[in-house]
Amino acid sequence: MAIRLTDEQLKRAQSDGCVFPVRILDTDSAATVRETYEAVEARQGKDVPELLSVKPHVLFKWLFELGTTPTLLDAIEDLMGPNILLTTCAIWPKDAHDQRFVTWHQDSAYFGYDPMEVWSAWIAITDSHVDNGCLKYLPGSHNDPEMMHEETHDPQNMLSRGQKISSDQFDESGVIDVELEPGECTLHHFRLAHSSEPNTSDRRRVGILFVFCPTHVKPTNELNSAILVRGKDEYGHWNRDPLPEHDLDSENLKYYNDFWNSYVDPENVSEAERPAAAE
Ligand SMILES: O=C(O)CCC(=O)C(=O)O
Repeated sequence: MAIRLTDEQLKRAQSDGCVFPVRILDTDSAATVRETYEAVEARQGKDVPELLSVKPHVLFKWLFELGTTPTLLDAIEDLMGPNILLTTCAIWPKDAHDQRFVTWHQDSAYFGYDPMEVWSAWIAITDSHVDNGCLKYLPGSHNDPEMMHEETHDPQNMLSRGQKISSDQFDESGVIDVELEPGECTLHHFRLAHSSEPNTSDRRRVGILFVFCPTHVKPTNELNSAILVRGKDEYGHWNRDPLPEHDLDSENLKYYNDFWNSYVDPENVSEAERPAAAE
């Protein structure tokens, strides 16, 4: 029996590859997360690394706690069973009147998992609506074969190489807007095609993404470390990321910097969301 999602939501997750809104935090807690994040953001490039787009949860206890909020893990357990790994995290801020956008893409085209039983949770810590550049999905696209992506290298594209599915590969008439209030999240399958448009409003839009898979899934590229966040790992396919005991703990900072130094090696370029790797 499901713990957090209703039967209807579970059916929708299967058929559409997405389910939203799912409330994870109350509004006050979401406001606290936003304040905490914005204080960290003000220190980026100083004592905080510039790049927070892959695995920043190993650096910040509050971020790890957000990704392991029991209400979130209950919903993830409904989708994939009790043995759950957290593989990565990314923060997606768009400022008021930010012209940047994200072209249609499937994360599964760039990150290797086998089998692709992988789900992302995008938690809104501000509101996220059409006017401030919310996510958009093409429901059901997780069931299709992977689509061809081209690289546009558009500097306004928030994806590292401007990866884009060409529009002749799908019919945009089925596209839906993913509107969320602070503290709500959307869950989407890793192969689901998604995008977002510029922020035309006076309000910021910030989402924090966490990626989960069950322990039997194997990594197939260099992103091969994770943290067991619920249940048991009887497979041992993944190296272990360190837990953040304190924010910016010096050992975790070293782990994070070493990870990035090998990760941005051009020989290893293989994933979609890496805004600074292309710079
Ligand atoms: O937050 C956004 O606008 C895009 C997020 C995204 O593309 C992703 O989570 O893979």
